[in-house]
Amino acid sequence: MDLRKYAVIASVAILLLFVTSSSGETDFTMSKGVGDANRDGKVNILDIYFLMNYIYGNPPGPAPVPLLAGDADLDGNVDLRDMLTLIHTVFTAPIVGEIIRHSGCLSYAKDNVDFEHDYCLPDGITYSYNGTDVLNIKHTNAGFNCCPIIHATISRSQQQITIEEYETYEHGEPCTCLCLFDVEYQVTGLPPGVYTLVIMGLYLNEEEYLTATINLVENPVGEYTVPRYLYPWCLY
Ligand SMILES: [Ca+2]
Ligand SMILES: [Ca+2]
Repeated sequence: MDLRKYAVIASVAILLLFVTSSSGETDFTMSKGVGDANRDGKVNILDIYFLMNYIYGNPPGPAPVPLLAGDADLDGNVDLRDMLTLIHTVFTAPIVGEIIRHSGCLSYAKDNVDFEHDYCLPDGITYSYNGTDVLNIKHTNAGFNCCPIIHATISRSQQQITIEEYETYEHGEPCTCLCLFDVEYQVTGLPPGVYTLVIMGLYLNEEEYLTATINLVENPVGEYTVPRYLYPWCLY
């Protein structure tokens, strides 16, 4: 084994030590079976160890069965690049998130509101994923001040995507009313997987943040709602 290989192994091992000590274990889902080198049904750090042992172990560890279960980058070979692809998928993929548009203040005079029975509107999301890296999320009935400049901070920590909404005001001061808005986000650089999406919305008082589990592999399109029991979701 030449010096370069030692350097690569040392680098990967240090990275693995760092990510395991700082983040705990995380499961990801790539395309069905791909990257699941040890065939336990999950794609996680154990597959990276498994491949490292197979490729660089002395003596070599067992091969994936079938071999191409370890071919995480789908190039037909099982080698260092697959370890790097797995590391990227499991730990390091950066995302970029932004607001791409939002509605104006939504009126309760929506066609679909039955005032006899629907005193409160739900807080919700709809989402769609392109299968590789782009997730579009629409936060429906998001609570804001009625004259806001709408902002959000979007981040990923392993399998959790967090959207923290906040607002500023054109003239520095909020107006004396609240409104519901539909806010559309786009997240890029997100590999296929199962994620927890948390939307840290405003004006919820004691009510919990909208939190949804989204399986982008099995359900690339979906929706989720939670009931709200306070103004501005409700008429009272
Ligand atoms: Ca596995
Ligand atoms: Ca490969």
